[in-house]
Amino acid sequence: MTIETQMRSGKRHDPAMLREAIVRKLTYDVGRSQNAASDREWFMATARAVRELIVDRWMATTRSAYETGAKQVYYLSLEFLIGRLLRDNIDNLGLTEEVSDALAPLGVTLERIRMAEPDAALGNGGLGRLAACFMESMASLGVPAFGYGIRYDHGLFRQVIANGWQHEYPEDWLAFGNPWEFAKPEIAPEIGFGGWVEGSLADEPCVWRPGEMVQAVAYDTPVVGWRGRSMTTLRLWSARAPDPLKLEAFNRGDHVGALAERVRMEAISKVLYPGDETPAGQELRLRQQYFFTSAALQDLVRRHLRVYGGLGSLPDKVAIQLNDTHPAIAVAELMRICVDLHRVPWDEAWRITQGSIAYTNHTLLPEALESWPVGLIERLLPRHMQIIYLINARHLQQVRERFPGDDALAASVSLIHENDERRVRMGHLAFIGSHCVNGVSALHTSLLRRTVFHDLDRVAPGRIVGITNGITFRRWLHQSNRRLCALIESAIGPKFRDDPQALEQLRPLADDAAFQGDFAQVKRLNKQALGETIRAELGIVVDPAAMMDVQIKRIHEYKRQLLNLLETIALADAIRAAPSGGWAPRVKVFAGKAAASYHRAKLIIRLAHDIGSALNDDPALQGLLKVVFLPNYNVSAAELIVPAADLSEQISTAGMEASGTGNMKLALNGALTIGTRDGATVEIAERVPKDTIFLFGLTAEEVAERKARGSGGWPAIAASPRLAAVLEALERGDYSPDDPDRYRDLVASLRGPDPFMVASDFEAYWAAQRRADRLWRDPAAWTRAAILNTANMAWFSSDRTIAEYATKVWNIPVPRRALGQAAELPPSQESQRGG
Ligand code: 26Q
Repeated sequence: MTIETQMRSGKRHDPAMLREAIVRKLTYDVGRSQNAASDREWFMATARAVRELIVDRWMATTRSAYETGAKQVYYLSLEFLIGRLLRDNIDNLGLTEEVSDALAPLGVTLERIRMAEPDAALGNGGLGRLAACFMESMASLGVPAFGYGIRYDHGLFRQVIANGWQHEYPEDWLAFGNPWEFAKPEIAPEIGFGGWVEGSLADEPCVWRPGEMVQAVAYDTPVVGWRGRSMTTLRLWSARAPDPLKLEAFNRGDHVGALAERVRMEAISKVLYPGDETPAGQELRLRQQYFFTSAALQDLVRRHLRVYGGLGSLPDKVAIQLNDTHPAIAVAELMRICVDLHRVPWDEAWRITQGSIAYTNHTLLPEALESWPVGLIERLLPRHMQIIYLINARHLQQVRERFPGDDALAASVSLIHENDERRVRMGHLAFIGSHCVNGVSALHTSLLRRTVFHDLDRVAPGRIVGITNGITFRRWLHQSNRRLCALIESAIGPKFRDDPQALEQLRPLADDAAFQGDFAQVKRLNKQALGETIRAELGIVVDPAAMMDVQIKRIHEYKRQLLNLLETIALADAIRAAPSGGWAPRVKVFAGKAAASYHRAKLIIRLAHDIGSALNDDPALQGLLKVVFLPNYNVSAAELIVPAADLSEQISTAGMEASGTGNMKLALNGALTIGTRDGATVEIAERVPKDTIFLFGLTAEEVAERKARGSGGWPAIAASPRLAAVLEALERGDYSPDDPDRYRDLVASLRGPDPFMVASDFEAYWAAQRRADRLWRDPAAWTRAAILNTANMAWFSSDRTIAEYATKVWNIPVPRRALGQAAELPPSQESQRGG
């Protein structure tokens, strides 16, 4: 029996057969002998052997989608933060034990080779990780899907801390090859840039003569769903110049010049933009956006035409989801493909475009709402600029008919922002070109309707819907917290692995002393594991009995790592003043990257280090307070930190965090949340008992009111001697003796405008932290609360999220299993939950 037939028969694998396959891969693919192989080579060989087990089923799922004529989802995203794939794949195939057993006689452990896999960091943060969770959930639910993105040679930079400052180094995930992907050099659509347009400006077919052409080469990675039932495809595009070099120039001796054009073209897929909320505004970024969007649309149109022959049925057979505005040019590109290339009349093309496309918004921050100068689009994509004008003219005409004389409304919903420099509003383009626009949490959706899309919502009422984000429990519970899963299984059986709702059976166990003890023991072991990494990386010894208080996310002012750091200083002062004041021993763990050009965020990283240096060796604080900054936060680091966390910091200025997904991961793993009423934290609070979450601070409405009043931070500082003392210490240079002025501007902005309400929320945050201290002093009560967090997180499974997209946006059927969850009543209408 071959491995494949054995798999199909559902029998356990013969480890000997698997071992043989791995050794064969090592010998013939990697070219290494067993006794000389490194962990990385063993990883490569194992991954290749596992990939072989995936291929047949992958092809079968793709084929069955064709044959049944099922609607296909195309998820367009400039980011897929997938991390490592080995454990994902073998767990979902149900092969973990078999692979371990196969490797053991070779003297190789799964754990060691797992660590040898590079962490694919093709994303900045939440938006990219969400795309990765969605690919896995769609595979698990059997939703036929392709993810389209860019195969960056270099993902998000590697963060190195030197002397407390962040430095960025190129990341090189492909250096040793990628065993999961299939290169498809024959799938290589051509992408044009520049040039001119032949034809009139009317809505008739035109011919675009691009000035240059780049090829987009496909690389496919199968994404395995839970229990290997079905799979999705992540198709990432790599830029290739049609001509490898200018031979004539080369022969002339101009070796560099001969390659210049190629280098310029291939730069498109060189590196991921470390953006996170602040548009870089570079031409290359726009090139990236058009490059992958056009490749994706050409690819899906080709596939559709092959089966259905015409484009009229596209909205019935295809759902194109735009992950933020980064692929918003899809609206103009799909119109171009229809009108210019397939001679579809304009109105019909518009029906096809709007019917196929939907758009997810991930931010309200004005500086993060993308817009591109009209001049730049005209130069790079002249035909698209014409099409955008034509779309806008029709759109504004309709608005004027429905709202006669309302010039302000017309100006506000126009695709063009008229200013000194005219710009195309990509959010507006995505909105107008979509049949559905969604926010990523309930609060975010209501703010979308009230703020950025207020006027567009009047023009197209009902288009905005809310779909709260989710996370895949396979990665964020089953894989990353095996100890907890073993405990859960021993208590309530294995059902939760297929149906997260079963976690609710843990509710009664929250009061069971024996279960509490086991739960606390799991947490302690996870904390020990994290503690070992902290010691190995930073030389800091932490006590696994202390509260692990974690804030792990991109460094951004709105996320308010600064609030946490100021509280840390105040806490140190208070402990020194009253050493037996009932403080919970704490380790404050920070991790996260700052955008390379975001100076204030880098200064906050420096402050975390300065505070750590000042506190960690202070004998007065021994056993009570440590501050740790773990460098180079990524998916793998999260998988280590999340299971070890006791307290989850979700303390953004209310109204600014669209959703957050780390908040869900941490609560699922039994961390209690200290947080503001922001993003999806609001919905976590609706699902856990009141006494198991520490909410504090201004609401989004109060923040808006205060901003309108504009009093700044000083009244709050004047009212809080504790905060005043902290700020004075920073101003004096107590925490930066080598550069006493380092934090002067930072403090000045808190005394002044304080746009993120750090000062205003400080006292409320302090009080919430002391409530956490009090609960910590009662270990049974804390553990009970932790259990109730885990028990009530089922709704945050990305399977539920995908089921909602399927029904609300894509109009495709999903299995009952997932539908049951999506249809669940909002918690406010339900009777009291556990506890
Ligand atoms: C834009 C222009 C130029 C360069 C970069 C960018 C850029 C890149 C990344 C803009 C934004 C991002 C990423 C945004 C992001 O991660 N948003 C987060 O999305 C999560 C998933 O919905 C939410 O949970 C978070 O609240 C939200 O901040």
